[in-house]
Amino acid sequence: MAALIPFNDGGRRQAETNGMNPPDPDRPASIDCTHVGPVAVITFSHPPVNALSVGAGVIDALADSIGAAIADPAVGALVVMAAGDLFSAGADIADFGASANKLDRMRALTSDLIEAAHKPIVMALHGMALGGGLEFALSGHYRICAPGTKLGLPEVTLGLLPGAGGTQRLPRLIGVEAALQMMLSGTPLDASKALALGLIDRVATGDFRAEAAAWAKELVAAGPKRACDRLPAGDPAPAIDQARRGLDARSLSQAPAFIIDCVEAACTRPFAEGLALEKRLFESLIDSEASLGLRHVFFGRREVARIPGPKTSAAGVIHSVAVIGGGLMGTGIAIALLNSELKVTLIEPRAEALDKAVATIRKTIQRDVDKGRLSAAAAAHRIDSLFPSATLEACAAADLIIEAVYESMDVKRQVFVELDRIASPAAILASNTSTLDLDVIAACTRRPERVVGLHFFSPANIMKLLEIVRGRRTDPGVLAASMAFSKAIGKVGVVSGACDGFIGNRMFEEYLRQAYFLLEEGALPAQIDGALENWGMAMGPLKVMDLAGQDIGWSIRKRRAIEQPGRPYSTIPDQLCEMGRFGQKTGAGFYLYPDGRTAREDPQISALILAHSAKLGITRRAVADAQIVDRCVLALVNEGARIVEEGIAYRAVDVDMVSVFGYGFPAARGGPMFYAARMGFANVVRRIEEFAAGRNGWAWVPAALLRSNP
Ligand code: HSC
Repeated sequence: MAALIPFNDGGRRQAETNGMNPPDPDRPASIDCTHVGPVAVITFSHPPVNALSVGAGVIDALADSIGAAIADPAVGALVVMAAGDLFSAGADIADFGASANKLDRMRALTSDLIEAAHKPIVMALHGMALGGGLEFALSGHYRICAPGTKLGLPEVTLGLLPGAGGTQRLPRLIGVEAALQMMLSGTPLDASKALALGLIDRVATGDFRAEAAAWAKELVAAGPKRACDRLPAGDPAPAIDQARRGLDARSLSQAPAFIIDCVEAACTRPFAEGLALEKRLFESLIDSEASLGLRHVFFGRREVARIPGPKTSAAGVIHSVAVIGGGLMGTGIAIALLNSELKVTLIEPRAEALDKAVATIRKTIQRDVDKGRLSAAAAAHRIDSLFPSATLEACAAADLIIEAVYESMDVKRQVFVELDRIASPAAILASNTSTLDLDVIAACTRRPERVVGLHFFSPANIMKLLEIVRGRRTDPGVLAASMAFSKAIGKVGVVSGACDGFIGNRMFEEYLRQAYFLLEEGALPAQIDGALENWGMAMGPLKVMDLAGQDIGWSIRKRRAIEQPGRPYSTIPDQLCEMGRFGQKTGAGFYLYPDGRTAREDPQISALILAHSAKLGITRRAVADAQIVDRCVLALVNEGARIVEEGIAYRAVDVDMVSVFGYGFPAARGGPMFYAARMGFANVVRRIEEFAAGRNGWAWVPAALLRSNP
């Protein structure tokens, strides 16, 4: 039986001993020192991203090599640079287990050795310098970059703060406002902006390695220049106050607030005290639930791309894509593909619908230009890459054909019979179905092994998740090509087996079932949505259905009433639909939408719910927010475990990534399976058994996998 592994970092964390991430023999760290006249050029390497790992020996090797060069009387200045495509992606995130004084060793390298050195040390950066990698560079006395280098402190996205002196040195170098902006957003700057702000001293014009060595030679006479010797310029109070006002009160992570505290200390306390505060707060964040969850998501989104089973080289590259269907979904998919510089043939037989789709695509691309996110030339290129057509024959040359027509088996069948006739033999035939049986669709063709599900989420140009559905006969090469395609268009691809609802909608159904039952028992829509939003869900379940369209849920429930008569739903949402309240698009659903978007509570719905409870003979009770969260979230957990148990998802982490990237599950809670692991599987089972003893307890049969994991 599969295991519900709480952490997924390729097994490395589990292999830790004494809190050390052991060296990976496939990715050995190395260091090299050469001499160019009086300049010692130290080059470190730790593939693939030059993570500054204590466990893999990078920090110690750097300390030894830099220490030896400083002590060498023949050396007048040092250059530190990295091999490979980038300077460094920062501290080794898989190295954050038990402390083992890692932070102290990093501090000893940056503050005590590099910054304190009496010889000038030039940091020569290329590609990217992120997190601890940039902090390491900030401890050097001078910085030169290759053109286009990106420099950033993305720790906040991992629920952390820059812990290697970044919160103290950055404001001293670029001022409080810019430093806060960089650390609170986590967004990197490019070299030219970094130069303008004073984060770096030079952008190389030619070979940055040679320029760095030549410049270091000139600097022998100038000596070191230390960030810690300065004070942040200007009055810091306005920027700090503004940053505090901008804090999200619902954030699950304390990192943003702690970053501001550290920057304030940089302005008001001696450097050493600021560093001490930074260390204390960094160490408290390392073990925080939010950071554990966010780090799980960091590795998880990479882990899901690794498809178990034999490796295949038959992936094939996708250059041209045809999208069939010019509705909301087809239009969104076309935009997502155009944004990834792909050529897209959009096929829609109804002239009016095709015109509308093209107009929407043009408008969306133009909006990016208006907002300064896209140049006019790039926009024109995207629009030129769109080939609208009214006939299916237009897809004959496409490498990938994505069907996004109306969600009806009859309609899809017709399309796939035609595609089988028209499409090139090498083409991948994909369906965007969200619930229908992929094997039935594939069986309409003479090439079921070339058929795969590509389930995009609406709006397809925004949502990160792509469920890649493997049918019984889908070829592993087609699956691998679909995964590569998903990466190429910037999506998080997760493979799901074929079943009703796949991973995400199957889980969401159980979640919704509980939300509707809670309405019958005593809660009202705003309380359910509020409780789950306060817990971290991007949007409460009833608002989600108002956004998606209540009619969609209605048609699924009608089908399920026939297919699964023993698993009823509350009829409250059906009553809404009978009143024509389909959600935002009709101006009313569980809520009223006077401006088309903003939900307002509706007394008519409260009265309807109360009357419904009375009709069922239910004495309504006060439902605590915590119980709403427990019931709804544990419904996700239980169904997620069952999905792993049945092999629909390869691993627990696949369930987590679907929930985080497709359903607004809070990344800081890692995903339902990660959350369950943190809660303790035995506690989860105990809670589920309590629910099983209550009203509609039939919905609560604990997944065997939950019981079998400690
Ligand atoms: C940090 O720096 C904390 C510091 O402030 C304090 C330090 C205190 C001292 C502590 C002592 C220990 N670590 O993304 P890709 C792996 S926090 C470990 O697919 P791309 C990644 O998992 C860090 N592993 O490539 C993958 O492994 P796989 C702050 C890391 O080209 C492989 O490298 N830095 C790693 O699409 C390739 O990665 C960040 O948050 C890391 N830091 O993107 C930056 N970074 O092959 C995180 C990557 O086994 N990294 N890996 O799957 C990134 O954003 C992206 O990886 C890049 C490259 C944009 C660098």
